[in-house]
Amino acid sequence: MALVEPMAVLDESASWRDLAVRSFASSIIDAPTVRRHKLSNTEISHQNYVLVRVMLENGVEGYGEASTLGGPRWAEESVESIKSVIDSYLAPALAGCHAASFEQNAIRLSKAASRNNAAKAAIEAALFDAVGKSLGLPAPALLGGAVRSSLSIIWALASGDAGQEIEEAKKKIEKREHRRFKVKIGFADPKTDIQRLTRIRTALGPDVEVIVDVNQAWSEATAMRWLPAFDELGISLIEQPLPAAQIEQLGRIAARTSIPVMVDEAVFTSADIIRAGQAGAGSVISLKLVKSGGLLELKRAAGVASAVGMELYGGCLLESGIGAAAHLAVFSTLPKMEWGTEQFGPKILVNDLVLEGPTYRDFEIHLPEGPGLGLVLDEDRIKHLTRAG
Ligand code: MUC
Ligand code: MG
Repeated sequence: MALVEPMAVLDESASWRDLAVRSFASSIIDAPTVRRHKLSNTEISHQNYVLVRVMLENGVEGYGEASTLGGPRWAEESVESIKSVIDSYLAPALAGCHAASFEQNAIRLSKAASRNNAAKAAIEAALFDAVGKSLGLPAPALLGGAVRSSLSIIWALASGDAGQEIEEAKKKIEKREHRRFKVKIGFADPKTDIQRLTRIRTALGPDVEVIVDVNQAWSEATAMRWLPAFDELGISLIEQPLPAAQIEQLGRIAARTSIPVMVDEAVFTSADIIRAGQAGAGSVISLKLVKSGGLLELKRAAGVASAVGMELYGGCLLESGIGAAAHLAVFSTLPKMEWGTEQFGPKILVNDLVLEGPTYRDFEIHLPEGPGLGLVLDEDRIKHLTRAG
């Protein structure tokens, strides 16, 4: 069946035609973080992004961002591959297309490249931003409308140094920024992780929520051996303890422990979510644009996850204010968002890439106001952090 442009069937007015895509530009940005951030399989002191700018025929510019963690390690995409796929395949596929044909454009992107989800999500975010700005509507209004303007916000403790982490958490609580924490583990042996968690839990007290993210580092046997100790520490959620492919094993673990299990790297597509649901592999899902490949698909993923009985957690990949705003545009429209979000990325950067964007106060992240994604970029900072060549 042929694709139909809305400008051909809905409106022949100049203003509607002005929403055609004139051009895309992409650049790589290396932004320093306030401290090292450790995961089971990588460690960063700079966060790498691909910034996408779309220009429409009406002269309106929209912004999107693809985030990675320490190269092609958390997932297969790197900033170098993302930029190359955007420049060579995705941007040409949308040349001259109507920016508000969101579903048709998603089909075009999936025909131009399989997977490459972070790259596609950055393009789609830029389109939502540009269309929203052109119509004077916030991006959530193009996604069904917001049902909330803020979400409870989690912070990740990930230096691996318990003393530093306790001090960091106490400051966050004192400043009323965060009182829920996710501790990254799996880069040390489980016994050392338990000792670190015990120190953190003892210092912060029983009322502070502690989640752990193992980032696939354990085997089923290790999880069976050590999860009871995590239970004793009152951990509220355990994220992706086993390798992504081990769905049945994860199901067995989830059936044995009283701590809810969250699936992250195991679920990219809606089919993955259904398989995880059928295997009972998790009762919570971490939603991320880099996995879903776009705002529309992220919203669909949330629907599928809810339908298989999973609760929703707003994940992140340490996005700047640009990517955080794109996630919030979707999260704000979901009927339920039981676990809030960890979109703390802008605060882990020495300097965010936006002058105006999401804000943090009273233990919540607040949606930006204004049309599109509601962003004002810090162009001087971006210029300074843009990778040469
Ligand atoms: C992940 O696996 O959740 C998100 C926060 C963080 O500290 O790491 C990332 C990726
Ligand atoms: Mg995770």
